[in-house]
Amino acid sequence: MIPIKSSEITPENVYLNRRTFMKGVGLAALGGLAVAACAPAATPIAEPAASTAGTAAPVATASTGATTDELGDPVNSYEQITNYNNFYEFTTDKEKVAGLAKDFPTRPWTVEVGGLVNNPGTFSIEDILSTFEREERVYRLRCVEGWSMVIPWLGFQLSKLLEKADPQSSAKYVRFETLMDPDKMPGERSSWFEWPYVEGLRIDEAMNPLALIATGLYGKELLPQNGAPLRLVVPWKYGFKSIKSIVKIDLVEEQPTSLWMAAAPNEYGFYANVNPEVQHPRWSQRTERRIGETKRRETLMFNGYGDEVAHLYDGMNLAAYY
Ligand SMILES: Nc1nc2c(c(=O)[nH]1)N[C@H]1C(S)=C(S)[C@@H](COP(=O)(O)O)O[C@H]1N2
Ligand SMILES: [Mo]
Repeated sequence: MIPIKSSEITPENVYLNRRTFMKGVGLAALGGLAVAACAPAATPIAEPAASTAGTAAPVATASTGATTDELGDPVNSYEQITNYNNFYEFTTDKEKVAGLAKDFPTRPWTVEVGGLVNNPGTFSIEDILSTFEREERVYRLRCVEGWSMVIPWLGFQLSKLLEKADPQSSAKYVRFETLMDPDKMPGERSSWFEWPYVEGLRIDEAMNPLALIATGLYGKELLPQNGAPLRLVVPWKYGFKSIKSIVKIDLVEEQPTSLWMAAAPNEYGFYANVNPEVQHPRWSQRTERRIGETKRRETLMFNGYGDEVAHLYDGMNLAAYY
C-alpha cells in the first residue's frame, strides 16, 4: 500500500456541491458575504506547531492521570488538543481557531431541550453542571480528513440527559444545534454553509453509553476552541458528528439533515461511522495521522469501538449508509 502523505489529505471544505457553490458565488457577488477563508480552494492541512509535534507521552497533569487510552495509545498533549481544531464558525484554519475563539463568551449559556419529549425545558450551563456528575473518558477522535488525537474528556453520558427529558415513543432521532451568532462566530457569515451547524443521531446511538456530552478536558473546563461550554463526543463516528457549543437538543421523528449533509451529500452522510473499508469520494480512509506522530496508523473499524457499537448496525449495508 502506498502511504498517503499528510500534505495529501484533503480538508472537508474543498469540494461543495454545485447548488451550494452557485449559491455561494451569487451571494458573494451580491454583497461580499463570502469569507475568504471559506473559499473552496485547497486549504492545506498545516502540521501542528513544532513545539507540540512529536510529544511522545504527555503527562496528564490536571486530569485523573490517565496517560493512555484502553489500547495503550498515549493521550495527546493539552497543547495539541487546544491548538489544532476544526470549528468552522471561527475559521477553516485549524491553527487559527484557538486565537479567534479566545474571547468567545460561554456564560451566560442555556440549552433548550425539546421536541418529542415529556419534560422539555431550558437549562443553564450551571444547572447542567450541577445535575450531571462528570467523569473522565479517554477517547480517540478520528477526523474524516484523516488525522486523529486521543483526548481525555470530562463529561457525562448523553443518555442521562435524554432520560431526564423523557422521549416520547414517536421520537426516532436526536437533533443538535450550535449557537447561531455571527457577531460572536464570524465564520457564520460565510455563505458556503447553511448555518447553524446541525448534527443528529439515531435515538439508539444517542443512548449508547459511549455517547458523551463533554464540558471539559484534561480536568479543566472546555476552552472555546473545543466547543465550550458543552459539546457532543461520539467516538466511533467521524469527528464532524461531535457538534460543538450546543444550544438546542430536539427529539424528532425524521432524520435530521446535518450541515455537512447539506453541503456535500455525496461525501458526508448521516451515519459517518469510522470505517476503513468505505472510502471518501476523494481519499482513502484506511489510514490516519495521529497528531504528534509521523508514521501513519491503520484506521480501525468504528475507530476501535466495535465491541460497544457494531450491534447498532446489524444488517445495515455500511457502504450505503455512509
Ligand atoms: N459547531 C461545530 N462543531 C464541530 C465542528 C465545527 O466546525 N462546528 N467541527 C467538527 C470536526 S470536523 C471535528 S474533527 C471536531 C474537532 O474537535 P476538536 O477541535 O475539539 O478536536 O469538531 C467537530 N464539531
Ligand atoms: Mo473533522
